[in-house]
Amino acid sequence: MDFNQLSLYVQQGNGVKVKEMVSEGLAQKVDPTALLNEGLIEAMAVIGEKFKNNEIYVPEMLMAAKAMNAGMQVLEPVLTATGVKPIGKAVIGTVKGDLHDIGKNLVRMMLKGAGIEMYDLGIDVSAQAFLSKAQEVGADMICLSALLTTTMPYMDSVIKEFEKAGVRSQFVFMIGGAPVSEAYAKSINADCYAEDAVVAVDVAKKILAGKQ
Ligand code: B1M
Repeated sequence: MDFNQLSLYVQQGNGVKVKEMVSEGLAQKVDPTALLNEGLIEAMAVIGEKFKNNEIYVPEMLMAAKAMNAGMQVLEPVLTATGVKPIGKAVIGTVKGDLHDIGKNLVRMMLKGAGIEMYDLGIDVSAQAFLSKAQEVGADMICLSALLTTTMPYMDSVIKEFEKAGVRSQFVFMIGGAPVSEAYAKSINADCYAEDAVVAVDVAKKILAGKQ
């Protein structure tokens, strides 16, 4: 598998070719994690760097994101395949003001694959929407994603909304996203931080095992 070519197709926003290459890779038994990390995620890192250096602009970034999503659609059934009984329920979303959903979708897929029942509220999600859904489905865990330094503080507002409603202690809060850190999680009284989707699975499994 030519991971370099796959990454180039994502960077060029060629969703058709990305889908084709990921499907071929899966048919040839290429490790799905390698397709994800070395092909798709690697491309987004290049795109982010180019955007920062003003070599590309928002439309190109958006096209690359669409191509990445096309590849993730093919990978989703493989990443979420699980035969196990659900080990818990989680509500996930990207916080208000933030439209980035690739990382959040990846975390959702991996947690689903680990046997957690996932309720995805999408992007630009308000504190009230997190609270209503968490109570409606009886969630164990609330998963917040933010990719912008300007939207990260809204994670604090979400936790405060739960505190105001007097239900904070009923839920475990996991937060993540590029600008987020362990120190930030501590500062807003979140229960845990995960740097990527793989770590998110480990952290969630440990916490949910402790809740039972
Ligand atoms: Co935006 N963007 N973007 N963008 N974008 C970044 C984030 C940026 C770093 C680019 C840069 O300057 N280098 C920069 C943020 C700077 C900052 O705040 N410090 C930026 C900017 C500035 C913007 C706009 C403001 C640009 C503009 O309009 N001038 C704008 C904001 C829009 C808004 O949200 N209101 C904007 C818009 C967009 C697009 C819409 C065009 C598009 C998003 C499309 C989409 O998501 N559907 C986009 C993209 C694609 C990016 C980059 C290039 C790629 C993000 C991505 O998907 N990465 C990004 C640069 C970069 O990240 N290098 C950039 C791949 C993904 C797998 O990684 O999302 O980090 P990530 O998720 C990881 C971990 O963070 C973690 O696990 C995931 C998987 O391992 N994780 C969690 C994430 N959530 C988690 C939750 C958890 C646990 C772990 O627990 C609950």
